[in-house]
Amino acid sequence: MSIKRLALFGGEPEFRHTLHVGTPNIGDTKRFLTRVENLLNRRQLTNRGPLVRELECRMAELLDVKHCLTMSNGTAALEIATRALNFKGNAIVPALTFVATAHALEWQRVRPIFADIAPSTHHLDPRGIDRLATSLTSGIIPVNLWGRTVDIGTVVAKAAGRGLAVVFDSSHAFGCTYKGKPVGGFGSAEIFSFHATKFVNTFEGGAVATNDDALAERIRLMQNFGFADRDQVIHVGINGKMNEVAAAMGLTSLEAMDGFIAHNHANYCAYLEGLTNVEGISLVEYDASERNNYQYIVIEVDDVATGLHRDQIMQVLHTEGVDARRYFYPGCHHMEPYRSRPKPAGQILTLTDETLARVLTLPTGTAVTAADIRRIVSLIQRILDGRIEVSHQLAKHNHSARFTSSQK
Ligand code: T4K
Repeated sequence: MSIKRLALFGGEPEFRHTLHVGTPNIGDTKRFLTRVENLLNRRQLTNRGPLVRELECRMAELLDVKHCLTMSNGTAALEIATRALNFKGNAIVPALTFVATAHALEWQRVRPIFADIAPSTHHLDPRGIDRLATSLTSGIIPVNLWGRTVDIGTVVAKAAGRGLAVVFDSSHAFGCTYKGKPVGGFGSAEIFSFHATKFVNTFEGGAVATNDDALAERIRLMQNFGFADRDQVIHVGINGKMNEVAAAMGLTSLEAMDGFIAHNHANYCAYLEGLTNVEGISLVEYDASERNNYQYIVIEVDDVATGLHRDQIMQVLHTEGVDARRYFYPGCHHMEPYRSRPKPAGQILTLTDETLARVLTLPTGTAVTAADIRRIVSLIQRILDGRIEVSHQLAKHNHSARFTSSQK
């Protein structure tokens, strides 16, 4: 098809209704509404009602952990888990993550120390722990990014050798495994996010999973103002509770989870097949020997091979109704308050920066079909085939957009 038919040149966009990264999966609406009706009849809306208790039981079983404590969101889960483990001073985190991973520490005046990644995995490179840990370091938050796991064995061993606590940010990795064992039971604790954009969602929500009874007890107290009993507060605490409507959605989502994964897997296969022969574009692959949730489709753009920068491809996709995202650009270390701080030695994150200039996340989930994906792939191929005209047209377009905004 002619390059001139692209929306950038005045043609019709490929998709009338924009496809997003993170359109929520819904599950069985009727079952959800029945649960909501029942909870309204019971008039127990929050404070550890039956739906929250049921969700925690089902999740603990699925994750194969002793305790799964639901939370109001993943960020609260991180804050409470790290505080319950007495994180202080500083803690090592990757910068290639959603900013909540760093903010959860900073919010408690624990300074995030950003470690570089291994570019082949996008995960924290465990060797960074040796370089960055000092006497002020109390813990590590490795991130199981895109639902693929960091080198958990090495991270846990290094942390143990230095007496550091490890809380895994497994916001992306619900339902996944590491060496065949469910993510959830590693380190001192793992946290999950069930935000609307996650493949299993509770509108807003999160959880802490742990096998440590004493830690679970502390977290439970801290999540509920420190109440041990009606009139008995025995600890400082905040409100981190999940409510019953959220839990109703969580249970409905869990029931549909296998179907969501099957759908995501089919979408992943369609991308994999379609992009195999597209020069300069590589799909970040999942390890087929593990259980994966396939919820993120991430590509890397080699601008030398494609002749276009990742941002140029993204801009054209946007005009075509494909809301590709450059997660998690520009990286936490380039966001405030971290950006303005002097960079200690070892905190120049060359590999993170290079990766963040190449990465693009594409739409998937149950709102996106394999047929949509074939259209996205052929769109990408068309953009690359017309790279020279596309590049000129974008330059013109961006120049006139800058001119118009400077006139305002
Ligand atoms: N750690 C990691 C590694 C995380 O990824 C996250 C959250 C956290 C910790 C913290 O967990 P929470 O405290 O959030 O539970 C989104 C989410 O807000 C965030 O939860 C998530 N990570 C991050 C990866 O993505 P945005 O800014 O991309 O969201 P937004 O609103 O642009 O949504 C993406 C697209 O999804 C929209 O363009 C349209 C679609 N969408 C979104 C919502 C909320 C819908 O169609 N319906 C919706 O209701 O951050």
